[in-house]
Amino acid sequence: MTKRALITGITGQDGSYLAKFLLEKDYEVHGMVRRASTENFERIADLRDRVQLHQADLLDQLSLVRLIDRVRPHELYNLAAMSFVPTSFEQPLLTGEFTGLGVTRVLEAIRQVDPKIRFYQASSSEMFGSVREEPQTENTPFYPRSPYGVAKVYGHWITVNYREGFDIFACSGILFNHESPLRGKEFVTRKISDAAARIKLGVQDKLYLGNLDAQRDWGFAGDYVRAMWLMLQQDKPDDYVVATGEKHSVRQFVELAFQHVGLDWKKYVEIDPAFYRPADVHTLCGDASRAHRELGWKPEVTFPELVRMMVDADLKRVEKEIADEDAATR
Ligand code: NAP
Ligand code: F7E
Repeated sequence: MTKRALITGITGQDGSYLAKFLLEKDYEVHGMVRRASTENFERIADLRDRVQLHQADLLDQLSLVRLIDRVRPHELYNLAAMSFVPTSFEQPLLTGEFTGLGVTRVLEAIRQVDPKIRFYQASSSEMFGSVREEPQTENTPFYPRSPYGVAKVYGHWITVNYREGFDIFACSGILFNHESPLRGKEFVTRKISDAAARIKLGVQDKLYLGNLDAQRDWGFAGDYVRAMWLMLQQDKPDDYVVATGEKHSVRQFVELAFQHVGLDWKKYVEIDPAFYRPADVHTLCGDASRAHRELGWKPEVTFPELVRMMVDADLKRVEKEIADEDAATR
């Protein structure tokens, strides 16, 4: 039997890695996209003829019900969210609607159409915020430090609640930061890898950053989507921390990225307080023992490999952009 999966947020970083992963497993892959005046499908460009896209929106309950009824997925991965923490301080209500209440809308649609659909919720280490212990496990209390983190706590608990209350196979993956060459350029890792490449190639002078001391447990998105899928293949639904168990500072990421292109970062990086947050998460480090034990999941890409992968991809892309511009002006 061919399995059908529906991914909300298929145009995002994780959505594109997950769609590719599921296609390789012979799934029929459907994606939910929201309407825009110009299409925003770059990350899934090479998968376009193999995935089926449908318009719906996390803000529109009936659009979700109709979509799920039309697709009748066996598995639904809810990756759509307003995912950028600084924007959540500027648009807290919209963040609550997308990232928090949006989860309930999807769960309600499942409950109405077919409660047998297996559900994955993209929870986040941001829920730990001002950490109560280190490393963080599934049992560490939450203390979110942004409207985004607060909304994700709501999404996490409503997922647990629908599992316990309505017997829905609902899992919450508490994923720590995961990155890739497809990461949005506003997130710190991609901002750094892109700048290192541009500075190396002479098309940028400086890189302005905020809190260099922030520490994160950074992994590779390609490894993390495997954990999402594994959660939905178990006999019983549960919640899992997905992390590498290692933390590094933003400064260390910068050092490695610039070292990789043979530059001294101190000559190029400047601090701009505009990138400080009203309340930041200073340190995060996860303990993924349950995922190792029960899912057999382990990350494969190390921190230095991740940094090099991202910088190399940006070097290649920026070189091509420069060559294309030269060709156009010739
Ligand atoms: P991302 O690149 O920002 O992608 C977010 C996706 O959500 C995009 O496809 C976006 O569509 C879609 N979306 C936003 N609002 C929507 C709405 N109202 N209706 C329909 N779609 C909507 O995020 P990501 O890094 O792939 O992360 C995937 C999920 O995991 C998110 O829920 C994020 O909060 C969570 N998470 C991420 C990390 C991480 O380190 N990456 C860690 C923990 C949890 P458009 O293309 O139209 O904007
Ligand atoms: O910031 C510091 C910043 O924006 C990381 C999302 O995927 O992971 C992500 O959230 C750290 C913060 O990611 C800049 O203050 C310094 O401490 O890359 P980020 P995030 O906020 O950790 C979690 C797990 C999610 O769930 C989210 O969806 O880096 N930092 N200077 C900076 N951050 C940015 N963006 N830009 C700077 O210039």
